Amino acid sequence: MARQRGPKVFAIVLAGGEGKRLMPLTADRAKPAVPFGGIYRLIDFALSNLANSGFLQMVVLTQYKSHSLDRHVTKTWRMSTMLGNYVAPVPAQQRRGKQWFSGSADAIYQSLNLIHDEHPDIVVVVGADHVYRMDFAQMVEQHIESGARATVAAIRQPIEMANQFGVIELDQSSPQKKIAAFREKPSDPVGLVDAPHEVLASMGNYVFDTDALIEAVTADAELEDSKHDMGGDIIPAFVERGEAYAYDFRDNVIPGATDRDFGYWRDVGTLDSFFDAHMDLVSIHPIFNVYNYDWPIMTNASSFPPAKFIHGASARQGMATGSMISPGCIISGSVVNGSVLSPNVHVHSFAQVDDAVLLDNVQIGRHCRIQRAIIDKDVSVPPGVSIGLDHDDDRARGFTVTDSGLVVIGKGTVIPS
Ligand code: ADQ
Repeated sequence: MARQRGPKVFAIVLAGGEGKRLMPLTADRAKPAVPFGGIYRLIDFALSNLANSGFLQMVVLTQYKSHSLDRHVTKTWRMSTMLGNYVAPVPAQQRRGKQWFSGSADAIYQSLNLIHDEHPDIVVVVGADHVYRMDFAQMVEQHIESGARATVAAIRQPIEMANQFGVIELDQSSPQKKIAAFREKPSDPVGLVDAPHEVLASMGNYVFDTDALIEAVTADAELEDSKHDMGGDIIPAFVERGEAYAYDFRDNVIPGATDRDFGYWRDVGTLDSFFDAHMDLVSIHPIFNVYNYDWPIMTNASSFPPAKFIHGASARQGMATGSMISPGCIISGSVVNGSVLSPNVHVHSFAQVDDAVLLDNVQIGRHCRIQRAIIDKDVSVPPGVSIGLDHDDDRARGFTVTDSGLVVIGKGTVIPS
């Protein structure tokens, strides 16, 4: 792994989000710990991007339901402290009293000792909720060249999604993309001049001069009317002082990226967007290419045996098409289409699974029909049960059904025969 050159960079991964809109997947795990793409957790994307960028000193600020997140980070991402590389999960410090962090800026404020200990020149702050590849070294380079005190990564998004993002307005007279205005989740967005149906959205990834970040979160901590939020309070303060610039994600070049996945970035904050991002993975020419080994997405190595496809009791061939099947899975005399299976999923004879995301240890019984569903860990679907074919029935059984008709079953749910 490349050693860091140039300015000393310290990375903070904000991993305390609750992920309410991903319920029931976030019922007992933090959003960054939600499994994704068969073998990953969401946080692996942010941590892989930082590690591939050569930034190997990272802390992960955790908060809600952090047990499985801590376990994953400690087990997967512990690196050699002897080489000066590490990833440390840091729980809420409660330095300022008994309350937990109130917002992402407060989380940084309460963890300032970590920055003081390291004396970095630059602090990179990233979210842990997105699926994408990004070379943060290129963003740091632009940050230094532009003379910014804060740089915000920016991507064009449809205007109807503006109320989910920080929306950036650029100073048109500034070739370096100085930010003229920043509004967090506006309800009355204005479209871009060259694309009225789009806005320039903050990706929730920031680069700061260390002293500027320390000053900003310290000053913000004193403000009673602040929500202590990076997007809502800290970035607007930098913009007001004329010290914030945007970094255009389209300028980010990733080795091995294809035309199809160039510029790919998904906020998987809702059940539907989480599901859609899985379907991006299994489309014939993947829209997000996990097979790009020039910029690997890293996670823990599994000790499961390879996936197996076998003739079932009826001599029907066990098969999967357009699907990603993880180690330890057994598809026996059944058919899986357009789906992503996490490790150790068993699909038994005569079952049919279409467009599904099945997390670890899910058991699909004989003659089951599963269609357009997410089934969380440790769920056993008894023989002959259908899911996703009759939404009234799905609701009556207590499953979550989204407006688009996606059925979601929480971890460990006991499904009656
Ligand atoms: P949101 O994602 O809505 O918008 P927030 O809920 O603060 O903002 O989450 C940002 C990141 O911080 C997430 O990774 C979350 O897990 C983490 N986080 C939140 N509170 C935390 C806490 N107290 N401790 C530790 N981690 C915490 C943000 C920006 C927008 C931007 C979108 C992009 O505010 O401007 O457009 O991200 O998705």
